[in-house]
Amino acid sequence: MSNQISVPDIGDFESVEIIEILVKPGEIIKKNDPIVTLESDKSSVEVPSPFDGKILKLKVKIGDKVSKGSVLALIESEKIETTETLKEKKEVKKERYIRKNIQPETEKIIKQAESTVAQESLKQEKRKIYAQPNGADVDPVETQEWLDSLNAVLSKDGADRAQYILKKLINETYKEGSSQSLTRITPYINTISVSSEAKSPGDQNIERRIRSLIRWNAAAMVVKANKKNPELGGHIGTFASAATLYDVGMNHFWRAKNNKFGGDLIYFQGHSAPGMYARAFLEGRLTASQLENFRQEVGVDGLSSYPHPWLMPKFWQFPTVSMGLGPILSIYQARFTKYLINRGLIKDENRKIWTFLGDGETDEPESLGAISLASREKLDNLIFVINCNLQRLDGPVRGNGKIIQELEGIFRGAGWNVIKVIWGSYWDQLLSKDKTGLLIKRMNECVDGEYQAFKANDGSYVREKFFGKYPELKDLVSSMTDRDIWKLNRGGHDPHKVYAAYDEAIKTKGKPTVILAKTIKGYGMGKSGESINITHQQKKLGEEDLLYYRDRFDIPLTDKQVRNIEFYKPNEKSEEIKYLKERRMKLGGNLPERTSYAKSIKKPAKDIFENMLKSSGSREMSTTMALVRMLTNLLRDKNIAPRLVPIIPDEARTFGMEGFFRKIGIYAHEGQKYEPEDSEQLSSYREDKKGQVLEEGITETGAMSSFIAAGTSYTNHDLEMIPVYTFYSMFGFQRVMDLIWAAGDSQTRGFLIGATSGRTTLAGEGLQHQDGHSQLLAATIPNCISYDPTYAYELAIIFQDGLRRMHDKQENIFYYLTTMNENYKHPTMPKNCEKGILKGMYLLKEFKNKGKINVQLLGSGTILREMIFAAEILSKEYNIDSDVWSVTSFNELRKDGMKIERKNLLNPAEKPEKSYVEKCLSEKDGPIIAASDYMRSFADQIRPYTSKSFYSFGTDGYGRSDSRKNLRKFFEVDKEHIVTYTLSALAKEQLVPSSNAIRAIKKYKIDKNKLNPILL
Ligand SMILES: Cc1ncc(C[n+]2csc(CCOP(=O)(O)OP(=O)(O)O)c2C)c(N)n1
Ligand SMILES: [Mg+2]
Repeated sequence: MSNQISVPDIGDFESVEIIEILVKPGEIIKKNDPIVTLESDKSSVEVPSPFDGKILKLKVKIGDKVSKGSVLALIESEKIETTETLKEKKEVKKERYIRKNIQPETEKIIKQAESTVAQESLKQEKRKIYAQPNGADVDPVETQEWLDSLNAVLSKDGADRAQYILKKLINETYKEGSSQSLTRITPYINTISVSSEAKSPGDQNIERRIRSLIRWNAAAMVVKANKKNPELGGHIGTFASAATLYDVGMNHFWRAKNNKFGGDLIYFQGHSAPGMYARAFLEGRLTASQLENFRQEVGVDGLSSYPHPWLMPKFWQFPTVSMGLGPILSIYQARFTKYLINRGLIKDENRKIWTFLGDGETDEPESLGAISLASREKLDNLIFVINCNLQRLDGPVRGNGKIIQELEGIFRGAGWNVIKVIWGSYWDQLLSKDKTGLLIKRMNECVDGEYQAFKANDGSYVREKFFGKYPELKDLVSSMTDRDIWKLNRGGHDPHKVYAAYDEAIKTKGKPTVILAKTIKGYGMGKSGESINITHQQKKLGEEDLLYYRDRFDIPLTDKQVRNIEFYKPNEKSEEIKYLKERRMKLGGNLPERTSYAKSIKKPAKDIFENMLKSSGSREMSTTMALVRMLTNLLRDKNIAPRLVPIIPDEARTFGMEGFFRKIGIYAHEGQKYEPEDSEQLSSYREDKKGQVLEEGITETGAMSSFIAAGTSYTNHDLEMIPVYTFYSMFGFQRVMDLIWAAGDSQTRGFLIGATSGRTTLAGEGLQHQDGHSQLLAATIPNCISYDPTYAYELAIIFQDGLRRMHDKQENIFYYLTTMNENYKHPTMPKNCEKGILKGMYLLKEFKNKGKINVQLLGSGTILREMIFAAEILSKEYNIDSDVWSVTSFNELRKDGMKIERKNLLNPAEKPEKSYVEKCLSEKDGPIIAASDYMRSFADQIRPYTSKSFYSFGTDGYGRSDSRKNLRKFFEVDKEHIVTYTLSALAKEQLVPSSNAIRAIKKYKIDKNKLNPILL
């Protein structure tokens, strides 16, 4: 039976042009295979077939304009999808959807709400007003009765039942109008009760000895480096506080990558790096001489100050030291892991992502900014461990409050599983003996400033200041010595408590977990560092301090060896080394370790890019649109298609990318629980568990974190992925530069697309949107390759080469491409210009009819077109010849210039080599006029690599909203200014009389008294 394939609802568009026909008569196609590509002036979308079958006849050709309902083709097919049947289907779907999606939970809530409303009306008459207790206990006898009842429930039915009753009671108070939330913050004690603690199977004595050796070597490494050269710096106090947190993970939880398992991913806190080196030394992965070279990386075998994959590519996986980046990167890493699993690209092996951060670090907006995403996405593969040593660099994190309580409220409010590890095992007995509740009261009322002071003093101070406040508490510890009191440890230093917390964290389902571990900054450093405000900066320990540290941790070194600051490693056959290696062997290998076994992605066939190399004819389009078209084509390449990860922070419609929604779906871990209001439309907002687009919402920071996760998938998941993150160029480098720097450090591969770029090209959006400097910021990243192309074919050549270099040859680079929103015609690619496009410039046009005076016109991005118009005017009206060069990258030209200049300076006796700029320009006549839609310094970068006179023009100053024409005039990069300035420059070079320029100033009404735009 023959059926018609017609254009579905395409939104607001009428008469849209067909730019591609993707099927032929006689071809057998499947339902959803694309039939044609439509392109409006804003976006391009493919129209899918609603049937399987054989194409009988095409009813349209390229260039035809179609609207909703236009017939595209006839197909021989069994099924008929008439409007009627479609409507019926929709009804059934809707009903099924409603039925399926009223969850029992929701039903319960509805019923509860209904009953509350009913009760409300009943109660209204009998409501009484009671005295406000104002926080004080107005009736202790009554309180006690309630507590007794609760105790009875606890002992008879257990804690869960008690919680249930409490929740019910709290709900009753809500119904009566209390707005106090009573559950976010729990008392200042451990979340896991002693009876629920999982017990560590480890040998605690050996583990303590291993931990002590790691502590010693980590501290010795820092002290040694600073003895050699005090400039080197380093940190002892951070790792000293976190040693147990790391050791329990290393001995019992963190599974390494190997040929059977993908590996857990650990984001180590940056300043704890010495501890990781010290462990690797005991494991035999680093030598003593490497440890001696801590923070001396210029020579061979140095160890980097902090985790830097760029500097130690076989060791570190994640750059974390710029505070806040580790937390957000790891959240998006956890999400990306689920994305790969849900898309069927990797197996679900229950891998975990562990993130270590400081309590002070949580003040960074990036640290907490994405925590609600983690719970929304149900990232139960994510575990945060916050080392709450109560101090940051200058002093206490919350001297007058309690950071653990504050974080508990924030994380629980965001939907995380919160595990507080506050007190060590020595407190257990005291807490169980405390029948009055005063101990917990005292724990709750002390602020962090006091807790810090307790640990900076001694047992007698704690007895006096902590227990001494209440006689009952003083009695409680009366049989304990000051030493015993001093031994009352904090949870984060107790391997049993830490083990129990980790065990619960890895078993938690449906939500991420945060472990808030209370520790002591500079633990074990005694008077030189323990819990004192200067701990963070402490990197030089004197002899006495070192001897104290040795004794404190029983390190078998003589006094002389301590004075020499020797490292200590027991022999290979020792219990410690055997134990440590055995544990790691059991957990699959060593950590941290960075490897990649990803296969490269075959570069796409050339024909994928073919239509971009041809003239667009009379069609005008922007380079942003050309990019979207190219990505649509790439989605037809079977190797590339599944690996593309389009990332967009709520701007798909701005860039004409909404066609991707339907085509490849938006990733949503729960699929789509609703029918989108635009479900009938071709660009419907389709969310899907297997969706490919990462629609991030309004978070450039999050989108950048996704870019890094996808772009490092080749090492973290052994799967090469191709992220293409498209953003408003102004909200890229300027907004998230630190993350882009981290992308470079992480050796991320992928494409950053600064769309709607160019200070005058974006026009209406104004000062905070118009980007005239992102290219310059991109130039500061050593492994970022950046281009500012003008034409679709340039973009295609660059993108194709990027795919080849990054994903086929696996070079550790990433690309920044600026694309614009100005529509214009795109010519056919001239012959033999590919090499020039990639090197940064090529000769595009020659105006040679007069042959007298010549000038070199260099243009980039949209301003290249102003250059071409200017060249025509110069030729026609002033008899001046010119060579017009398309500069695709001033940044790449500068890199080449620097390289050649350096080579020449290092080889003074040899014939100097020419930079690429010189090779292009040295044989050409006339001064150079260079312009772009970026600040002048963008073009100025190549000034040193040519001996010719050089004039550059650009868009220095704040943008502002107006038309493109007015803006280009304002910034003096329009064709009229280029003509005028060229004439003036030629006059200065004494090649033409100045009268030409004077005439032009008059003719183009250029106001000489207008202030320089940089001042406006
Ligand atoms: C973005 C950023 N700002 C500042 C610093 C400098 N800095 C390094 S460590 C530190 C204090 C860290 O305190 P905390 O997070 O509590 O970690 P701790 O060392 O106490 O475990 C600061 C301010 C940094 N590394 N990164
Ligand atoms: Mg801290």
